[in-house]
Amino acid sequence: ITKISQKVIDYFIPLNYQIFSGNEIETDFYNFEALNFPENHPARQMHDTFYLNSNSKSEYLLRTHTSNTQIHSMLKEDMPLYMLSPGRVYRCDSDTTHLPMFTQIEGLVVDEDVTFGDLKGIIIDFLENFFNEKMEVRFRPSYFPFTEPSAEVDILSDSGKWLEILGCGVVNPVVLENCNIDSNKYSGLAFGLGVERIAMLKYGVNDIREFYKSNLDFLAQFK
Ligand code: 2U9
Repeated sequence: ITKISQKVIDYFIPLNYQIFSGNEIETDFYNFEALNFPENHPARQMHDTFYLNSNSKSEYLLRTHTSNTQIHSMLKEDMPLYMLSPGRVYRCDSDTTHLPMFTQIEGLVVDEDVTFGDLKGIIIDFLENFFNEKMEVRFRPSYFPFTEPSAEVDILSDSGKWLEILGCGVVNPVVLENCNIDSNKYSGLAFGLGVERIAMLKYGVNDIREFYKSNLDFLAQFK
């Protein structure tokens, strides 16, 4: 997980992206509200949230994505902003492809005159560098409250199957305005990936829980 995270970061550092890790304990505003998940919005149920007081909704929660970090940065930093937010996130979920704690890396560009075309270029170039080969890449329409339009990105595997690798989109102007950024002047491009998911594809691991069992036979193969 560390090796894959570092490889992603190493691609973006020379492109002048800043790295911000943010806080794992967060408030509803930075994790949901500012990202256009209004109270009672069905999209809230896409994330099963750990609140820090069991049973009731408390003020503090464990972030369900690293996007809280971009909200802090957009409120604090001057524009334009090119940033990556790697870190651990938490969702009340556990099976062969989900863990209650996993690792995300999200990217955000806020600049003048940037478009979905630029986002496609960033992602295709990143994927070709990451996998060190020319790739067949497919952008499939999707939905996230914080981006519009939104897409999930698939790569064509050697066996001819499309594999979902990350999600992306143009930042919803509502999210920019929530961070006091003029959405008539600036546009945002965003993407997010699950590091364990990419590690599973790359190393052919079929149970995500293997990464956190501390089984030395399993871990030794990543030396
Ligand atoms: C801000 C605005 C937009 C981040 C994004 C995705 C698409 C995405 C998933 C990948 C696999 C989560 O780990 S996963 O389950 N993420 O598909 N993430 S756009 O968009 C942002 C973030 C912050 C302010």
